[in-house]
Amino acid sequence: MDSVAAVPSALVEKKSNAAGREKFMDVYQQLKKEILSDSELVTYTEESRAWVEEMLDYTVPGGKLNRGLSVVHSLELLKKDTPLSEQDTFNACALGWCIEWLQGYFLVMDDIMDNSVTRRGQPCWYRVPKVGLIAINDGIILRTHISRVLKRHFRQSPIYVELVDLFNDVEYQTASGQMLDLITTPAGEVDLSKYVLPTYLRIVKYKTAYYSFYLPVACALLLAGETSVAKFEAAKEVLVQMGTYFQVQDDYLDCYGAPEVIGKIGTDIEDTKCSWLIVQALKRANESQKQLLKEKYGKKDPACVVEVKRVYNELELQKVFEDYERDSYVKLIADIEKLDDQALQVVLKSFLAKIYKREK
Ligand code: DMA
Ligand code: MG
Ligand code: MG
Ligand code: MG
Repeated sequence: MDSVAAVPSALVEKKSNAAGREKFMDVYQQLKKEILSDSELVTYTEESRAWVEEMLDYTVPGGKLNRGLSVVHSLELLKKDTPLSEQDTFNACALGWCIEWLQGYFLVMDDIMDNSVTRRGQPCWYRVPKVGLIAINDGIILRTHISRVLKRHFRQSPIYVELVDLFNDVEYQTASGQMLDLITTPAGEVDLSKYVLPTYLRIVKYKTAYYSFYLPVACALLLAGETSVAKFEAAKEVLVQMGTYFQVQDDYLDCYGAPEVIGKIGTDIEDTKCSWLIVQALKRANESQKQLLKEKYGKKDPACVVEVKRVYNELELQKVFEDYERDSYVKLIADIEKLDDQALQVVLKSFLAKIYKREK
């Protein structure tokens, strides 16, 4: 009986997800149209308008949209039984897109700095021949669009100052995290003694967790009229842990994910990144394995990458990851269940369900 009942409800959920995604995409089209006809930009030539449109379509909407859609889903869950008004839905979608724009901006820059090849199943924007390092300015343009959207749609709202502040803080945290990521691995230097867990945890908390996890839920809380600082802090604590788990998955998939599934080709070993895998490997390696990692890590040569991966396999890092994944899940659920607010619990659990055992 249970399994019979489960089928239609699963179908209904799928259908409403698809409808939600469609609505979300409609809002993208609207925001893009507004940007392209921005009154500040009356001097736009047809050529520049076409550039911005192509750049946006290439760099903003092509991902999983998890972060952006989470604003809408979280707001629905926070409002419990009251269906969202048209205006609430639009506002949640608009803030969701601000996060996707922020993500687009950070990824355009990240791919240049990480010397990456593909993103979301296509060449990185800076790899498009006519683009090259114009991508740097395009990244800045993407960032400025966020302020334009916030101003156009929230300038009159009582949460405007909070929103601007939130996006500024999170951008600062993310850029700081990117700096930690980059200065831990200066070009040409391989100092594996730096690759320890506390350093790793600091990098990923800043470069990933705040913007990917705290930001969407904080936006939803603001839209729901939440004002309790304690509630934002309680959510933040769990979401930063969740974001850490998410970046560990990203590091794992960089080595073990299929490029055609994750849409990008891993570069962490070549880039000498302080990745979760190298931290775990160094913790477990014997002297000869350590020596090999020291010699082969951070080299562009594919043969060196193969050797590093061989050590990872000898150390059974896939199994270490599986254990970590399961333990993180159990710990996160326990932490979520300690929270007083039931609606917030549901929001956090649904966010966790979206990423647990993800393959992309
Ligand atoms: C990504 O870290 C962090 C930001 C802020 C984009 P990463 O370089 O591991 O990401 P990816 O694997 O997607 O290039
Ligand atoms: Mg990268
Ligand atoms: Mg990076
Ligand atoms: Mg990565």
